[in-house]
Amino acid sequence: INSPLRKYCKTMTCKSFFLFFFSSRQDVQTCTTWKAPIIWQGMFKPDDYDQEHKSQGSSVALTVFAIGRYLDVYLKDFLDSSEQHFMLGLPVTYYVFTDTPEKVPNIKLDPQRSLKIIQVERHKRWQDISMMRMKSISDQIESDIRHHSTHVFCFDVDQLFTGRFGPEALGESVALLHAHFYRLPKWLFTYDQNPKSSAYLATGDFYYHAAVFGGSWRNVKALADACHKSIMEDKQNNVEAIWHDESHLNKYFWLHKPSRVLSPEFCWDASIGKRSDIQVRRLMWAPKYYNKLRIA
Ligand code: 2GW
Ligand code: MN
Repeated sequence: INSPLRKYCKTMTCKSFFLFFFSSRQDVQTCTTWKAPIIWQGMFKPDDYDQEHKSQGSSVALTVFAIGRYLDVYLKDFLDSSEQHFMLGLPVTYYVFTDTPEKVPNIKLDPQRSLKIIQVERHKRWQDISMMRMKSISDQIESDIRHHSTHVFCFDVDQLFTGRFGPEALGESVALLHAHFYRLPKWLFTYDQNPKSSAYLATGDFYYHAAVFGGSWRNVKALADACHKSIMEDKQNNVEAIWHDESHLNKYFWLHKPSRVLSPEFCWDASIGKRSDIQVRRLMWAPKYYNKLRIA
């Protein structure tokens, strides 16, 4: 691609217009109907994003929860792999939320990278452990993150980085296509079907995965506040959304369209098997060990 054309496209209000017509991926959807890019391998030059975000002074807060046995089983491998692949070259601060701060492993971090531990209570029900993350994320953005990082990324801990997960993933508001749903028709999406829940959604754009979401600190704060509010409304009304925080997240992204969408290359489940459109695996689901971890 020659450089005058690139310059021209940069000045357009919608960069994704360029991506839609000139991306090298013809096998997948690379743009949403509201003109947000869907990021696939081959669509971008990694170096361009590294340079752009370095010169903009981007910095990233990564939030992850490791409560109860999830700390012993997943946290060390998650952090070690993140040191190999997540936003290399940018300042990164990990925010590890746990009920047992003394058990957080001592990870050797690269310069420019640091780790903060936030003690949180251990909710009795796992559904609450998962849902109440929204409140903790919001509080931490307000008290700390917004003073130190431009962007926030929130992750499940039961995953492993296996490839570059760089600033091409950064945006104002970022959602991830769920690996199990990206090729399925909408009627199979597992949105909440109960009109009594505030997560109720009759239809949507995509089925997004709550294991990865992000954006500017302002937008992630707004998302976490909105999801927490609707989770609490449901509790008042004695209902719970079918997929907990994930249902509320899908409702939120239906009402507030993400500015950037990550392909399932950014969070792949090996049990799906080989798919020709998945050209790189940047983050992988870790094994579930249901019998050991979900006794409660
Ligand atoms: C969760 C379920 C059952 C038993 C324990 C836990 C649990 C979760 C826990 O004991 N300790 C803990 O720290 N967690 C945190 O919550 C941890 O960060 C974990 O990655 C996250 C979500 O739980 P997880 O990964 O077991 O749920 P998934 O992989 O089935 O997640 C999807 O659906 C969830 C809602 O049901 C969330 O929306 C999640 O973001 C989705 O990926
Ligand atoms: Mn998970």
